[in-house]
Amino acid sequence: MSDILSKLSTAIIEGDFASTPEMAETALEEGLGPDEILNKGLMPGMDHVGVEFKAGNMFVPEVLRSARSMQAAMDIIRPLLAETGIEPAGKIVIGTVKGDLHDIGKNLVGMMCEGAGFEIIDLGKDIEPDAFVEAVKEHSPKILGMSALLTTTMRAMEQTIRALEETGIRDSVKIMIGGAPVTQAFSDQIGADGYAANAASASDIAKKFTP
Ligand code: B1M
Repeated sequence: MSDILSKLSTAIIEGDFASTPEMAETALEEGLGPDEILNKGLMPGMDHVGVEFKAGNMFVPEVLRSARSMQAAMDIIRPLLAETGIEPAGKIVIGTVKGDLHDIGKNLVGMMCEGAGFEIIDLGKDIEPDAFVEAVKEHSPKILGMSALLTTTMRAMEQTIRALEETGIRDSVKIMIGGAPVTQAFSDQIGADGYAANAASASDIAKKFTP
């Protein structure tokens, strides 16, 4: 791996978000393509973060710093990636469900999935079932991700799936859910396609959904 790519990976693992934009610029100046910077610099860094987070060796604040470092570098290369016409791994529409204002975990999931090469359309928080349906119609994502942190708002996930069914577009999209009170059993019960306990698993599941 080129020196600058390995430095970028390390900066992401260390959460050095002040340095990653400049490193991305340097890599471009050295003649590396934006796809190479993404696939050989940024993604290996984020992959490592995912493994360490799952293993319990990294914690949420550190992962947030890493994700921020990834985002900062992505801000530099994203416009160039668009110009090269490289297809993202797929689109993910994501949001926190109706009645729920918790978005830290959802943001982390979005950032990890962006790190895995997905295009993220983040609807924000307190999202009505109909707004999820409209976003699926508008963006035709491969994956719809819903987050809920309250036992009282988990039901809005089921309402959203029913709304997608009623509109006839349920089977056009894989549905991934997560959040502290959500379980695999609940996911099975409401007919979601996948449940992830944390952001690293969410990115793994998203990759499995889009072979
Ligand atoms: Co609130 N809150 N909160 N809160 N809050 C909890 C969730 C709670 C467990 C605290 C407690 O009582 N011990 C409790 C819920 C109880 C329950 O329902 N069982 C609670 C409550 C009751 C409330 C209020 C009702 C309090 C009140 O006003 N009386 C209120 C509700 C507001 C509303 O939503 N309508 C409320 C408000 C808030 C704040 C606004 C103050 C703030 C949110 C700020 C924000 O998000 N911008 C807040 C916070 C910060 C928390 C705690 C402390 C932390 C949540 C968090 O960010 N965790 C939380 C207690 C706790 O969890 N320890 C609590 C870190 C985050 C990285 O983890 O969100 O679990 P998490 O995300 C993980 C995984 O769950 C998973 O991956 C993430 C990363 O690994 N994941 C997904 C999440 N979404 C996923 C989606 C996926 C896949 C994986 O696929 C799409």
